[in-house]
Order: sequence, then structure tokens, then C-alpha cells
Amino acid sequence: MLKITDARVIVTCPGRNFVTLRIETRGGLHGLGDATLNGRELAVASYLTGHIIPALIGRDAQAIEDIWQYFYRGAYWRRGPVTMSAIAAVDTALWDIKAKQAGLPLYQILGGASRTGVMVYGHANGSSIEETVAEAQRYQTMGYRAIRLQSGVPGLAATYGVSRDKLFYEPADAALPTETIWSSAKYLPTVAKLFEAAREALGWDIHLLHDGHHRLTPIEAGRLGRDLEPYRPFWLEDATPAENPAAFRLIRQHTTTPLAVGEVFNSIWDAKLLIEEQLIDYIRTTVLHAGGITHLRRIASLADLYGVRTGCHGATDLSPVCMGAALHFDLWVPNFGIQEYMRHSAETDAVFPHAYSFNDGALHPGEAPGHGVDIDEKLAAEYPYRPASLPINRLEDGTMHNW
Ligand code: CS2
Ligand code: MG
Repeated sequence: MLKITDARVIVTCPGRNFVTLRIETRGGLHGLGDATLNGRELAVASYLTGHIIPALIGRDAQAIEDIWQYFYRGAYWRRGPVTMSAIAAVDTALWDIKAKQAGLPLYQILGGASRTGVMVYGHANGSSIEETVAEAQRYQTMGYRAIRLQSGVPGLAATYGVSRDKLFYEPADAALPTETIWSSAKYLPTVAKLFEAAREALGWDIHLLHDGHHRLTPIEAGRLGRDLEPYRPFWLEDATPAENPAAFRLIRQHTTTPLAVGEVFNSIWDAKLLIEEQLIDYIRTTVLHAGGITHLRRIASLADLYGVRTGCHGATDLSPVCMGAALHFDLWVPNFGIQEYMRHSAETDAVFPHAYSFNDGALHPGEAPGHGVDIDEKLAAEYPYRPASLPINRLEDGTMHNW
């Protein structure tokens, strides 16, 4: 019995808000889990503090599966991003402890390395096609083998994925939601032009990706997928909102462009139909928002049966704790596809010292026992929580739309 003696939630804002769960055990081993939900951080912190931690103290930290089932099956009001992010933080912290107890890096506990490194994709964005392509060339020079392209849209003041700061992208830019204006009619003609220019400049020996960010109708998504086929994208992400997975049947009728979905999913049930009908090619669920390592392994195993590969979400609003744990998962998982890698700021990296490192277009989690990420609580305390909301989107006539 490795008794859980204490657990606490650490909220810190080194440039953006992060929520971290720390679990302590008798004998001094501790584990960390990421519980960050962009724009809803305090909801998860409160769920952990009020409903999870009181029932966690005194349990056996080794009983990862039973604890997962206790907090999932034991909650009458199941699923949803808040609940599953909280369960994920517990699960990740317990896997961290399990591996530390064995004195091994987490990937060894999961089944060992299935590859030498974790191919990642970086984010090239710019206000114009030219600026975006130039940024992509910079990533190519840095050794990235996969690059996501997001460009400004003529006639729109803002669009998804184009940031003021080239280093990292943080959309939660105000206490109350910033209102942005969207036009699919203005956006759609620009993407193929962007990819044509990128292929011209970067060549064909590099993977190029794009995120539609939930904004198109199914037929518009099918059209965009077809427009991009000559430029062989690695994937088109969130081409249409996935609340209705059946919409992807229509997209599949019109394009062979690979489709990626799932960063907003929080359980296997969200992904089941898309995977079983092979309506997607990559599943984007994460260690953080989809119930931790324990549940993400189940999703990956279902996906493996249908030739669907993993493509875990890895934006700056997922902390280095999530990235560290994800990389151990990525190194092990047999049907690995790619890992998103939006670099964190220097102040974030200082709060979360970590063992993972980048080399030749790939990340490696390192060989430190556990997931290899820690938190400097003294430094974390210097960055108090700051209210921040994700933007909302309206069409040009004022109609509410997906951001
Ligand atoms: C995006 C995210 O990285 C991605 O693919 O969809 O940046 C997303 O917008 C943020 O994680 C939302 O908080
Ligand atoms: Mg996305």
C-alpha cells in the first residue's frame, strides 16, 4: 500500500493560466498532473478541491485503474471537459508516481519505446501567405519535419491561429471574450493558395497541416479538402464541428484529404463513431482533456483497430506536465501519428522544469523517472491567476458562430 497522504491544486499564470495537481504519498514520492482547461481553469480547480481530493486521501496510489473507475463510474454526472480534465490530472499524477516507484521513465512502464523519437509539428503563422511561408521556412531550417500553416484572411481583422507573437499563440487574450468576425467565404479561397505557395517554397519532403478550427459546414469542409488534395496535406483538422460525427460521412464522400479531430473530446464515447466508421485518420485526444493516460490508451487501442493514428493536441494552453506525459505515451503507442508542439514561453518553462528535449524534428521525453516534469512552487506562486477567456466568433451579420 502506497498511501496517498496529501494532494493540492496549484494555479499559476506564467504568461498564461495553468492548473496543476500534486499528489503526495507516504514515503515521499509525489506525482504531478495537468488540469488546465483554457478559459475554465477555476472550474477544474474547484472540482478537484471540492469533489476529488477529499475522496483521494488515504487511497493506494498504486491502484490507478480502480481510482480512475472510482472517479469516472462513481460520478453520476459523468464526462465533460471539467470532470475528465480533473480525472486526467489524478491519473497522470498516479502514473508519474508509479514510474518513479519503479525508478523508470514512464514510457518503460507503458510498454517501452516503439520508436526513436516523437515527430512533432510546429506552427507557422502570418498575416499574409508570404509571411506565413517565410515563417514555415524558418521552422524547416530549425529541423521541423512537419509544419502547420495558418494565415491571415484578406478582409478579416483576425483569424484562428495567427498570433501577434511569433513564439507562441495564446488565444485567451482578455478577461471577457474578445469578439472576432468570421467569413468562410473570405477564408475558403485563401487556403489552397497558401498551400500552393508553401509547396513551391518548401518542397514535398515536409508534412504540411492546417486547422479549420470547427468553422465550416460539412460541404464547405469537403470542398476545402478537395481543394487541398493537389498539395497533399498531412491533415485537415477540425474541418467541421464534431458534435455531429455523422457530418464526416459527407466530407469523406468528397475528399481523400486526411482528417484529424478530437482535441475537444473528453472520452472514448465522443470518438467511437468517427473511429469505427473510419471517418477520421487521426484522433487528437490528449492526456489532459481525455481522462489521462489510462483512458487515452483505450482510445488509442480502439483507433488502432481501424487504422486511425494518434495526433495529440499540444497547444500552449496545455502545460509542460501534459506535454511530458504525452511524450511518454507517444513514444510507446503503436499507432502513433504525430504530436503537436506549440513551444511554451521561457517563464512557463522555468516554472515547469522538464526532461523532454527537441532534436531533428522530434521530441524525446527523456530518461528521468516518471514523466520527467516538475513544478517550482515558489516560482509558481509569483504568478497569480489572471481571469482569461477564449474569444467568441460572429459572422459579418452578427450571427454567433464557432470560434
Ligand atoms: C488549436 C488550439 O492547437 C490547436 O490545434 O485548436 O490552439 C486551441 O485553439 C486551443 O487549445 C484552445 O484553448
Ligand atoms: Mg486545433
